[in-house]
Amino acid sequence: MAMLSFERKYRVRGGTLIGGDLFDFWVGPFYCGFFGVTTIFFAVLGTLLILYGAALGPTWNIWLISIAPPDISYGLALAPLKEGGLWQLITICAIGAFVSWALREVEISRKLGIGYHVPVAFGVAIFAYVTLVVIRPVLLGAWGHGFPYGIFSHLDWVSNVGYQYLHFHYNPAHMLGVTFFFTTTLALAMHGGLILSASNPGKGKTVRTPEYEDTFFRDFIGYSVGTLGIHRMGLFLALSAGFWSAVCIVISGPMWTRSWPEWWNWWLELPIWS
Ligand code: 07D
Ligand code: 07D
Ligand code: U10
Repeated sequence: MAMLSFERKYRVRGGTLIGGDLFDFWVGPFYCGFFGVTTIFFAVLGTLLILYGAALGPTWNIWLISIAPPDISYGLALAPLKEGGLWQLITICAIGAFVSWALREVEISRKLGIGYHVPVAFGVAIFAYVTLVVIRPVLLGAWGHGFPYGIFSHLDWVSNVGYQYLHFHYNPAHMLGVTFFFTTTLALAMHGGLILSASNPGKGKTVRTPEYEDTFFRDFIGYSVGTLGIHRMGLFLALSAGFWSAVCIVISGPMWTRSWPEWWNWWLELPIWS
């Protein structure tokens, strides 16, 4: 079905989670919905608060602007605006905007009658973010454990927190996260390559069917996961990467306070040789 006639069929009311018909319309290519309004609200407010924080100084250098969380001494209390309170409000706006964005994905999926795979996938990214700025700080007893909102400053945070545990690469969940990220790019490169090789073979050559794709990997490595299977696998790999990332940071501090290389002593202490 051509896109235009499909849109006439699809762009009808219904499927909303909340708000009924009220925001059930499109603005240009964008679906609005109740959660479109809440997305815009939180995103605009959050951005204005970041601009306000930047205006408080000391720099307008885009790389160096940073909104820091409150000092650890504030614990889990609200802090004054200029001492981390801005970070707290921006965090609320960010979570509000991300969750609204996910729920807008749900409403669009419902309108189309398709599964909720995309919002579920985004949910894992939100989960990783919430782990960094809510779950771990709450477990550690202070908002000050969240990361600062700035391009370079958030890199400093990652490096500092990494070295706080001496050698973050020895964190077993970090290893799983990294391995899943690497595997995701391997899978996407293989899949993108295979699809293009079969369906975009070059001028004058015939487009090949999925049987050819299946056969390539069967002949090559003895097994093909299949044309649906590779998408299931891609989703699984990518979501696992985000999931184990969240795990690797939430156990650093709340569950393991020493250096990560020390964690591996269990291996040396196995009764077989200790
Ligand atoms: C390509 C989709 C488009 C999204 C983009 C990001 C903003 C921020 C805000 C000026 C893949 C838009 C950016 C809206 C502007 C202000 C105040 C997604 C694509 C283009 N990081 N991080 C980046 C975020 C964390 C880390 C770049 C966000 C953790 C490292 C960009 C978050 C840790 C490196 C950025 C977040 C961490 C980066 C490119 C939230 C562990 C880099 C991102 C909300 C996860 C790289 C200068 C990208 C870089 C980079 C944004 C969280 C580590 C600025 C929004 C605390 C080591 N991060 N990050 O392409 O070049 O994502 O940094 O959690 O090396 Mg980061
Ligand atoms: C949190 C982003 C969520 C984003 C959302 C959406 C907008 C809108 C608008 C574009 C999780 C935002 C949207 C703002 C934009 C428009 C219009 C994603 C998030 C909701 N590490 N490490 C990880 C590697 C080292 C350390 C994760 C590699 C060192 C710490 C991943 C290496 C030390 C933490 C990872 C390496 C160290 C991590 C990040 C190599 C430092 C974390 C991915 C090769 C000295 C973080 C949950 C992620 C984490 C994390 C990879 C090295 C420390 C597995 C490959 C040894 C402290 N590292 N790392 O989590 O787990 O994405 O966060 O050396 O906190 Mg690491
Ligand atoms: C995939 C695929 C596949 C495809 C695909 C894709 C995956 C096989 C068939 C998709 C992939 C690609 C296209 C490839 C490229 C993508 C990437 C590299 C990923 C990264 C993407 C980007 C960097 C682009 C990011 C851009 C974004 C997110 C768009 C930004 C848009 C907005 C901010 C507008 C959003 C709209 C909303 C929220 C609702 C509608 C509202 C408006 C338009 C505004 C009007 C507002 C209102 C009506 C409400 C009023 C507001 C109020 C009351 C609040 C006011 C508050 C105040 C405080 C003032 O597998 O198949 O192909 O293509």
